[in-house]
Amino acid sequence: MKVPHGVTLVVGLGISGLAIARFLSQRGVPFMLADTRSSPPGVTAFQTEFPDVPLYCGPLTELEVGEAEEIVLSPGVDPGTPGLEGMMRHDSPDGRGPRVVGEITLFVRACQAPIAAVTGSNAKSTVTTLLGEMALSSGRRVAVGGNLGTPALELLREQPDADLFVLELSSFQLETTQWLGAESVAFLNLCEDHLDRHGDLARYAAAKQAIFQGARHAVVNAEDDRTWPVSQPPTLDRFTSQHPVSGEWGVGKLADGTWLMHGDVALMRTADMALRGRHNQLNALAALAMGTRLGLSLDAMRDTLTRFPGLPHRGEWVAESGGVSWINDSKGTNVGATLAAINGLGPTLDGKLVLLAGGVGKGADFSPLGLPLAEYARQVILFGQDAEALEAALVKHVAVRRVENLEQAMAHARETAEPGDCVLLSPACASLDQFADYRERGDAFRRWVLSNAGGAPCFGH
Ligand code: UMA
Ligand code: ADP
Repeated sequence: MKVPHGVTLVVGLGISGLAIARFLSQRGVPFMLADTRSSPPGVTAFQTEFPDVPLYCGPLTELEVGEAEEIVLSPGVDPGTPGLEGMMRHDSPDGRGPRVVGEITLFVRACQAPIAAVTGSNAKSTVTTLLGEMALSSGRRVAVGGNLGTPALELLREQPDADLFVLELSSFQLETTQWLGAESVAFLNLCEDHLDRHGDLARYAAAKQAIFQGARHAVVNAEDDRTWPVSQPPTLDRFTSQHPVSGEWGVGKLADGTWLMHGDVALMRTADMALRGRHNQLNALAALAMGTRLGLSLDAMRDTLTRFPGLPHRGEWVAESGGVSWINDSKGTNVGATLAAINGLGPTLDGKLVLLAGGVGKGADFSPLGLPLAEYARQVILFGQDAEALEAALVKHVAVRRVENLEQAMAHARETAEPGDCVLLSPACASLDQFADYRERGDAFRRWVLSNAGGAPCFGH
């Protein structure tokens, strides 16, 4: 099959493909759609809405794309997919052939309002949502989405009069974004993730660097130079877990407690934040730095921080029973997130952590978890596909118990935890060996804890 001359090819259906199709159709751009799967997600909705638009399902190597006007990729589609390799303009030595872009490039071309964008390996959804809430409290007509859930192009359609777009951007979205031109961006942190798609950490980090293209202001992590812009540095703000030096955003220990600070200025006590854990103090600082640049009211931002409890499955406090707290951090799907949860919660406990971990490790190195677990954990209970690899990395640092699944892990944790302890589900792994996704895993944890806590007045003791 051949893409006709002058027709835009959209590759990948899913929710982004549908949003791209709506966008092109609204503008009268002739387009067709291709998906490498035989029955792609959302195909019925697409065919109902666009009965006259050609849809090709099959390998891209059997589709002639050379005459296409432009190729727009869904984030789920790897630009290295056979049939597409070498087509990204900056890859192609002669720059010929159709330009390959992503959904975000279409968004940037059409968006009239300022953009704030957040990337990083972890905490993107938390910071994006928090900043969105701060903007709302400041009276802005804000649209919040991107990798978080609602595709950026869909936001344009649903909230055309928004005066600020706050986007969570993944490496998959940034990889096909040549120019973002955002008013303010944040690159929060970097750890191994998505190496199956990007190949290695350097290429994963390079994809995320696209967030800085055309940015007027950027917020980066003072403690991780891989989050700093490698070229064209915009106005920079840095956040740190330490007492800030002049101009930095940091956490200061003052005579009357711990404060979020900007340089010498104490902004609010960390004890007044609804979010818990030291990692969330960094998230608050990043949002404050971006919000300040965007002209949000400091009072409104502080007020938001006193109310915003975080998102489900990210350090979500579920119950306390018999002096043991139970926390659902099922979104801890890589080593960096679980490290943040251990180091964020460990120092705040009277007792110890009982960590529930395991699943699909995506080839990650688990050894960075060893020392923090030695310091803060009573035991680690492992389940799922990569339990053995986790055990090998952790056994010399902390007591380890292997079980079959999450349910057995929770039952064992109930026997093991002592008053003052925290049972933390932060698996450092994807869930796909035993669950549909991280939400289903977190929901199973929450349900079990609530029903067992309800049935046992002195839970586990
Ligand atoms: N496809 C192909 N060939 C391939 C791979 C995929 O044709 O080789 C097709 C699929 O059949 C499907 C489409 O491409 O029709 C992509 O579907 P998808 O489910 O992967 O993507 P969307 O539904 O468009 O959702 C995407 C993001 N998904 C991915 O990046 C994989 C969503 O992030 C995002 O919320 C949504 O756009 C709105 O912006 C999800 C995610 O897991 C939550 N993101 C990763 C993460 O957070 O770690 C990056
Ligand atoms: P993302 O959208 O980047 O996946 P989320 O806000 O959904 O980010 O959080 C993902 C995981 O990262 C959760 O397990 C959460 O507890 C953890 N996390 C939260 N803040 C931080 C941080 N500052 N550094 C590292 N991990 C964090």
